Amino acid sequence: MDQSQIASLLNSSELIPIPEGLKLSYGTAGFRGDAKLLESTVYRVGILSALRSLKLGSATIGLMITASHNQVSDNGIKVSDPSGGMLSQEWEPFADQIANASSPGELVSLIREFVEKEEIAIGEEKKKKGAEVWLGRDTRPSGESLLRAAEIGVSSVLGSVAIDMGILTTPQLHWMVRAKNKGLGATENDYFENLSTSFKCLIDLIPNNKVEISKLLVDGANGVGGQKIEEMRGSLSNLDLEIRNTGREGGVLNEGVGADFVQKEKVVPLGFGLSDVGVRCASFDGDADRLVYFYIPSVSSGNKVELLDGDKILSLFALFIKEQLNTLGDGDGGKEGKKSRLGVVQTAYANGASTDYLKQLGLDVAFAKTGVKHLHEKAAEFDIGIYFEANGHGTVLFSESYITWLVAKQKELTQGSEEHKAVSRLVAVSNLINQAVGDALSGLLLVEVILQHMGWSVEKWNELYEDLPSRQIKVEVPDRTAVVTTSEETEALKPLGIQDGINAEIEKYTRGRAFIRPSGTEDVVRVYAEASTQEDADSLANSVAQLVKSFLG
Ligand code: NG1
Ligand code: ZN
Repeated sequence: MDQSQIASLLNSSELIPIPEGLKLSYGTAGFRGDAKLLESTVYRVGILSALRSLKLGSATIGLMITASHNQVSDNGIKVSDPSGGMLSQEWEPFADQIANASSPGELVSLIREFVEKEEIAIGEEKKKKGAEVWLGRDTRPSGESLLRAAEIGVSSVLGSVAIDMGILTTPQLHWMVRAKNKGLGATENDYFENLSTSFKCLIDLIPNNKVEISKLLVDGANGVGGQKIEEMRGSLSNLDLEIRNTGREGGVLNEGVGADFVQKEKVVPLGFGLSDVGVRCASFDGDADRLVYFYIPSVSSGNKVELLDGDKILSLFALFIKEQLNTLGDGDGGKEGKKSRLGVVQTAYANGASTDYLKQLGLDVAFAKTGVKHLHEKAAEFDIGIYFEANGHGTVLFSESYITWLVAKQKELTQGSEEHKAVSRLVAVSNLINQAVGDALSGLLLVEVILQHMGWSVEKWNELYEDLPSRQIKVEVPDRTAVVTTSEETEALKPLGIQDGINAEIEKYTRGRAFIRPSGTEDVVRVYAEASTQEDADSLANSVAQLVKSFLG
């Protein structure tokens, strides 16, 4: 690293000092915290993303400024790799180090060491194209000034370009980065067009295309997702949409609204009520990478909803895809005459009833640690890998070689035959559903088209299986890192003895299951419990929470 590069980094970092005592870790979804404290973090991640681009031959990197479903006063930042996936985990320790460096001097020496180790040519040594970083942000008021900090970070790596892509959903930015690096059209318009074209294609493939379309109510969490679906509604002729909580009605982002609220509380979001009984409703989270459905079953149900979470969405997708593979014929359903490898990936938070259902469908069910980067990695091992977190973050991944096989098959088969239709549906799904990350918009379109294809109401879909009652609790403790779990997060290794206590509680309940883990995005320990009745699930969760308090409080 030459002198001019060092001077550039020192000068800019002096302008954006780190707040006293700030300690952050990259976590399940990048850095998150109180927006007021994040300027130095975002600036430093700007530097990291420019270095990442240089390391990968000036490929475009994405930087998304969002704190997703967290409160509006929080914000955060995460990096998209050129594939559109999350930042390679190998770079996370470096992200932690530079975010926490206590002075400009320490920051520069960490960067210097890293650049040498990774053999990244920067500054004067860099003769060819510089780094390129695309920046996106959600609707949080703090987003604009944090975006400026990211720009300063990117441009302090000499020769780098930061491009402000404006207000976007998280999955839009990931999709655009992926498309750009594949040499495809990568504007927001390209994204919208891709979605509406593949949606229409799937609609046209519905057998006896005579479906009655009932209204869908969308809860936009007062964030970016409601605004974006509103922008594209004109091109979605087969949907009768009503969008609420767009942020323009005066509501607050994620406050009493949105996918996280509905999934955790199982009650109606603000803006919905008894006049919506029986209507199919969908909720996005604040940056529209999560999607859940719900409905109010009857006027006597008060504010309680029937929730169709990520597990139910996964089950619906799996059923539809399996139906197409069956039409293709078992033996011939996969490339090279082999059976296609369709697999599903869940986490420990998946409802036990959903796992039983998926297994009973004959599917290969794999488990991954919480955090989409872990699920994504596992799902990528299949020809078609469907992954979902119970909270509604998920997608369907098609391997490149499987898509090539499908496209060739589509050309070979007779137009109009059932096999041709099945292949065409799979190709359209691979175009519709975001291949980079979970995407509430594309997920919603796929759910809608499958329901129309099956001729199902939301109640009928909900009947696929009955969720086991469950409860989640957050426990605030002085040091959440004192909880260490096994790789699948179902058992606590530390603090010593706590797992015995949890096991003893579980024993007391029919179909009891419970586990604890430290959150990667909030300063809490999470408790999950399920059992055969809601009272039992609540009581099990409470006693495990008590254990956490007594061991760690
Ligand atoms: P943490 O805070 O690590 O539990 C939460 C979600 C994850 C994931 C991330 C990123 C739960 C229980 N946890 O992580 O699944 O979505 O946020 O947003 O829902
Ligand atoms: Zn989100």
